[in-house]
Amino acid sequence: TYGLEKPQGYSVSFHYNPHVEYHHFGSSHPMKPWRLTLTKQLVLAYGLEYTMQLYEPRPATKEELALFHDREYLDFLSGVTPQNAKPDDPAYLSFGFGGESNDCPVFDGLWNYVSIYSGASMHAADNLINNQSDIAINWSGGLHHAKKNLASGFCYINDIVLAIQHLLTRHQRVLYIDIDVHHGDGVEAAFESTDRVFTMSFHKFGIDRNGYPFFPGTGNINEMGPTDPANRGKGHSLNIPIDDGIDDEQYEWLFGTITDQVIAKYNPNAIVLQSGADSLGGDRLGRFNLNIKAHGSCVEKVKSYNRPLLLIGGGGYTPRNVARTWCHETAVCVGAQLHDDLPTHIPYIQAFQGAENGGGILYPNLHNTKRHDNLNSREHLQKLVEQALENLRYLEG
Ligand code: VJV
Ligand code: CA
Ligand code: ZN
Repeated sequence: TYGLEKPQGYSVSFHYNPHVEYHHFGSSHPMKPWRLTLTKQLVLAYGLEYTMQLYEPRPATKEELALFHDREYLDFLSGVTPQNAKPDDPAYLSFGFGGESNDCPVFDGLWNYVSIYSGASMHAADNLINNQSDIAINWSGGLHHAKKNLASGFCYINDIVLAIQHLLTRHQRVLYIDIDVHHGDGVEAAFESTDRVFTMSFHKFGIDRNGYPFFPGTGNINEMGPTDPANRGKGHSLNIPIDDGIDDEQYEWLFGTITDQVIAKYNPNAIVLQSGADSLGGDRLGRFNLNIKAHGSCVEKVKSYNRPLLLIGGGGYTPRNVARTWCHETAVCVGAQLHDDLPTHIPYIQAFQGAENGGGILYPNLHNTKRHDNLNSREHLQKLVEQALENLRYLEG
């Protein structure tokens, strides 16, 4: 059979519908879909499109979204426009729209936007199921806060849940890993009653000086899913609460130590990695001090487990760093190393010539943008790992 074997290296597919870029949440809203334009420009500038299969997936249909979401919610979401929205309508508020913070505004093309990013995650999962690729990437997805009948934290449709459900049609056990700075609460909640999905999230957790918990306020170390021993999902969630300012070395150690154990104990048949870029240093909403290569080392680590891998985006609110990170992580998937400077001139190049670099454009030192003191002591992280490994004993029977 050796003649038919693939050369070493992974078959990677990139699922991207460019129409997603043109949607706007509104002026000064932190979520900016045009960060995906920047990402694509970098990916193309480095020639990575020649190393992957490229797909332009169609938008998901309402039927497909109804595999997780409630009909009434979808009917509302598909019908609401900035023109017909009634902010004091009880339905509007109960579905998570508007409110004081306006995290989830109603904007032009909202339904189009959510169907596009969801269609891309479902198509990526489909590719893995059909063995068309070893790693499938959708940087426009990863909207982990959405619930079946509720928009939350910039997320309207939970494309991750839909993709995992699709993977479950072929794979017995799916591991979900979430390195966005926020807790992946929507994915955790969706699978709390099954042992076929193990969800794990690393995130900032704690109360701020102003008395507000860091969004969404859940995900402490003792939250492991249902406690009822009759519930199949018991112990199938792992939360790693982290304080401000964690650095590269600490995060890589935490991630590597804990994830290795989860793989050993759960032995998943497929992995979904939400690679939210708001865990980088200098993020507008985040609190951590990670550099791009430390963030990317999580992707490298997960890739090394050699399971079908769905890699998706998520948060990330300093667009040039989001683009750098996701370009770097695309390169990690295909096994390419990128130069810090580009041989050719690219559109939007000014965006990458920010204050933080010293010459190159791709790997600035984000520690220089330090705004958060490191509140994570060595001793505390040691205890956290011990507690996490203790939590995993649920998996032993
Ligand atoms: O913290 C919150 C919401 C509150 C309610 C209102 N009080 C005053 C403060 C707390 C609960 N929401 C977070 C949501 C973060 C979502 C992260 C999403 C992801 O990365 O995990 C996945 C994609 C929050 N933090 C910052 C903001 N909202 C924020 C929202 C805005 C804004 C500025 C900051 C909305 C509109 C505008 N500016 C114009
Ligand atoms: Ca997370
Ligand atoms: Zn986030």
